[in-house]
Amino acid sequence: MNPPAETANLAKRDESVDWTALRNEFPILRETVNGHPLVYLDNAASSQKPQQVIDTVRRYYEHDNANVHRGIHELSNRATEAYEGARQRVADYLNAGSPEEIIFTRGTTEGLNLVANTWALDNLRKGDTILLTEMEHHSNLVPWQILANRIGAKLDFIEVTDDDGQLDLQWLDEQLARARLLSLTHISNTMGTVNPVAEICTHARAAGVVTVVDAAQSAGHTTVDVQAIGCDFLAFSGHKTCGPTGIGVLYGRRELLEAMPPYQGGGEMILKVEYRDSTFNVAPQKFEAGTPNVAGAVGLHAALDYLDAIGREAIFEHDQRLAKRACERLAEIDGIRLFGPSEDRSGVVSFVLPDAHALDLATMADQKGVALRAGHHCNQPLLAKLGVAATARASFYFYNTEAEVDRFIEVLHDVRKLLV
Ligand code: 7TS
Repeated sequence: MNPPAETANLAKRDESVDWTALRNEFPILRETVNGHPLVYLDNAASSQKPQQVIDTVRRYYEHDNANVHRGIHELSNRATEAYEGARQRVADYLNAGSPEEIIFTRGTTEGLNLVANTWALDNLRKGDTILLTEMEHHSNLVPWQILANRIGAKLDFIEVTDDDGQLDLQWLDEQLARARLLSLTHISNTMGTVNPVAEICTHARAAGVVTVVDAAQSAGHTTVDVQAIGCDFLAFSGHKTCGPTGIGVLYGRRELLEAMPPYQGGGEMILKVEYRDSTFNVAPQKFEAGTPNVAGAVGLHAALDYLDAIGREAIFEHDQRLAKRACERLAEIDGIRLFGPSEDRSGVVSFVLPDAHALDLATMADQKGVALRAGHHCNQPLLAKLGVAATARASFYFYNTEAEVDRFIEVLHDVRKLLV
């Protein structure tokens, strides 16, 4: 809980940002969809990109493009400098100890698979327990299932409370005492729950349990400081943080990265290769086989600059304000079921109406230009636990406006009239 003084500061920051001017920097938000102005409320799936990021990627291809770490020529040097500059920028963004702790990946999914296939495969044994939570996205569940089946490890889950979608932490220390690794999401992509990851990682560290944080829903929306959280690994995706698709980040604590085996074999990750054996490069290159996504890293650099220029506290405050307005207006609908906490939540709002299927709702909202998501949101076990097959989801970002929340509610009412 924020102390009142801090809340007041956040509110001030939120008001001091010209959100309309920022919105105008996103060309795609001027699109019309099915004859209506686009109202893009699917930001938990992927964010839109500001002109600055689009221009940076374009400039890179027009002026600097070449392979990295290889050529002894000007363009290769420029590309290498841009790529390694992006690594330093990510390290600063996450407050990592050094850029050597930053591995570029394709996204959150690849980051989590990397940990499962390197640190975990190398360190976990038959009978060991991997602790997860009941609210994990499939990408923080399936890799652990595959690994557990392969080595004979067990999965355990921190439960989610039925009423408000929080983690039930009353058994945390007992569960940690039986576990070797804990992997959990910072923010739930279905319920908008913000998990107390720093507190949980403190308990895990005391129990000698290695921690992995899935920051897919938080890295672009709020402050994510790996030292303050105290995690061993943390993954996020560029495309959810105003950056390009196909680029992501895995932070890993240096001592762990140095001791870990490589992920994939190929160029860049070696020091010396013979026919029957090779010596591997140091971290992070050891984990980046092949030509990396240089343009993606360069675009991500621009995206992180963009987000920090606004301020992540202000972004989160704005997300929360819109989500609160949406929840209040939705709660007026008779029989609606809203998921997740009622307070201190993120900008992700999931709901089920008594009289309209979520998929029909989203399809008809799209006819009016409103982009929602409907389905299981890659949270099938969680939805089964909640007793629903699908929810409709609106997820907000800093370029969304209060007028868009109102338009979303208006469209919802129109659609319901047609469906019931
Ligand atoms: N973890 C969480 C919490 C997520 O929300 C997502 C994507 C991922 C991992 C995977 O990220 P990726 O970039 O590697 O695909 N979440 C969603 C969503 O909620 N709707 O579409 C994608």
